[in-house]
Amino acid sequence: MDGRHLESSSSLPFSYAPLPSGAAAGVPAERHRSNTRLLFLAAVVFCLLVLAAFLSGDGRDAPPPDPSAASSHVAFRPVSRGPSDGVSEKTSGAFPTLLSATAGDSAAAPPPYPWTNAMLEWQRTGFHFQPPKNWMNDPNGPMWHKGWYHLFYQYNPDSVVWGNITWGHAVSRDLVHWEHLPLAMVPDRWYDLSGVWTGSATILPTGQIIMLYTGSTNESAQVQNLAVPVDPSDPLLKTWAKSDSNPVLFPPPGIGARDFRDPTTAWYDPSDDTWKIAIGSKDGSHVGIVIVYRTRDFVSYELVPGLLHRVPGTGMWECVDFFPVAAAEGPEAAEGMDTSAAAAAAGPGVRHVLKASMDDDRHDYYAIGTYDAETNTWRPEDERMDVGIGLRYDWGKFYASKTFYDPARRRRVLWGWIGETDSERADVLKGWASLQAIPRTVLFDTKTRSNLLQWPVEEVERLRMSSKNFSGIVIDSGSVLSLNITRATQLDIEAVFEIEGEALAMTVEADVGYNCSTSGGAAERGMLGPFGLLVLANERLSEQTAVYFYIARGTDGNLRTHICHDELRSSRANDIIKRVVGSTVPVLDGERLSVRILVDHSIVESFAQGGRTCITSRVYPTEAIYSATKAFLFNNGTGALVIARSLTIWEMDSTFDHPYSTQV
Ligand code: DQQ
Repeated sequence: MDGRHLESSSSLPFSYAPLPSGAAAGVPAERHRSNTRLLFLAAVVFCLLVLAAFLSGDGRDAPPPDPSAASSHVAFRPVSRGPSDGVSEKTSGAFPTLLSATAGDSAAAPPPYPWTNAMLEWQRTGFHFQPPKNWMNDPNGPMWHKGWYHLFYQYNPDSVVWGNITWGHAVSRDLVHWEHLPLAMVPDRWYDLSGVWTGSATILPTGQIIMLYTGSTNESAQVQNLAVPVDPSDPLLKTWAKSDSNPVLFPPPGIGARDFRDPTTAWYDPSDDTWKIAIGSKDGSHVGIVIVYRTRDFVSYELVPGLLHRVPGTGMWECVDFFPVAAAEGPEAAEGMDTSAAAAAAGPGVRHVLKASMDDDRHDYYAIGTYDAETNTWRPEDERMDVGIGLRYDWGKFYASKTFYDPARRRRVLWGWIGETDSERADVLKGWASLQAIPRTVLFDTKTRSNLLQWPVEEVERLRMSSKNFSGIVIDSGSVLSLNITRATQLDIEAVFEIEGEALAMTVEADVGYNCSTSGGAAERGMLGPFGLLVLANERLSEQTAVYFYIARGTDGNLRTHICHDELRSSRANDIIKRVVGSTVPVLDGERLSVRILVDHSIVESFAQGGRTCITSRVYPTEAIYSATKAFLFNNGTGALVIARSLTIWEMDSTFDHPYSTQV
């Protein structure tokens, strides 16, 4: 790639050490000019803000609002933290946010819901990873080392909102029970003073561990840094040393100083005996791009010419992930591939997955394609399903994910950050924000050959306690059946459904243009759906989260199956985001409809058809909590008799995560 052809949309002055030689040297004159313009614009905006603040007060000390003066009121927008620091939005957007409840806004905002301690305490999960308190976001540097799984994560040790980002650290023997360790890295150098941002681990054949991460500098520019464990023989890897050579990478010419972050795990390229890493960015025309560097020592890097991939209109790509999957039929397809193994095994049996977390809409998109190391290009198998315009890992709340290869069990494991969809005010009251998704194994789907299969790691099944089994339950059109579960707050559910054959055959055309997000959810009746389960529901169903199938039939006879979550009635509270989310799921001839659902207090994760389509929701019931939490089967289709062929519901144990102790 000739980086000079890329136009930066947010270039900033470099006030840190000069760029190293070669590709990254020098700031073009045009950049200096645009910097001057930017500074001038910033000064104008600042003056306007000062004037606005003078006119309206800061909202905390302001006198009570005078409704008659509404037209002269200068309303403040919610204060958003991420974008001003050069990273994506970190608030849920649920109104009112902590700092937006100004006198003027209060007229438009509904009063905040009167959350009680009992409601908020109930929201903490039983078997999902979360730190004891405060804010968490992206998973970082996951790996397996000397018998322990390591999870580092973006963490604010001081507050429940994003900022002061450090690396939290926890270890586990089984990816399910976690022990919290001291912070791994804190923002204490000029090159990461504004935050120790996201990074990835690479384990070299010698066993040496390399951690590359993004530092947000004292000037909030983004650079890449190197860290290594101080004592690699320590299975817990408690202490990390930042390299004296940091920063090891600056944005190349033409790339905005705030558009250069989140290095991937490195992969080995035997053709030139180098390690390659990928970093996401965007160009000046809002094209999402992936830049590749080669290195031999992880200290000096060379920009590889060209771009690994670009997709117009997709904007900044955060947290790029790039890994091989086994694509040939046979036993290998059931195993994950080491990131570097693809070169050795290259050929028709290998595909590469490219994933990007889209700053614009905050979803994780992936596509399956072919990597050509020689030309430094990756091409999607189906261009209509390219990264950012096709498949998502998850159609609900799921972002900034990262995979790693687990050599102990020869699998690829996916972690994802699950943010909150409540208000910052509620987060402050409860004292924490965000979860990590249950780790998922990732495989290529050799049956459809068009998607991945994501499935909770098998260790999750060790948490299963007592179970209830049902089979052959007939769910008449318009009915809701109670499942009589005593403690329905922590569940693992596996359900298989079938639509009575005649109903299916007689339906000529139904709901061809159905779309979960634009539909009325579980309450909108069609011929062949919605039907499925209601979880986190109370007896009188005033609160319920629906996980449902909806089948559409085209005039050509083809069936299109949708899997959706309806959050609209998940809570009586009004200061949270409630949506209907989901997508289509491939169902092959002869297959029944199946879904696995993990329910854990304030999170519901669904995996349809063995994990071809996944959905995660955060929900905050106010009545369907503690012993009032129930589960139901329902069928709201007008023309279909649905049979739950098999249904197993396990109550799930808690993991009781705790600080690391040598006693355990
Ligand atoms: N989170 C980190 C960034 C990354 C973003 C900052 C994605 O490195 O781009 O906390 O959520």
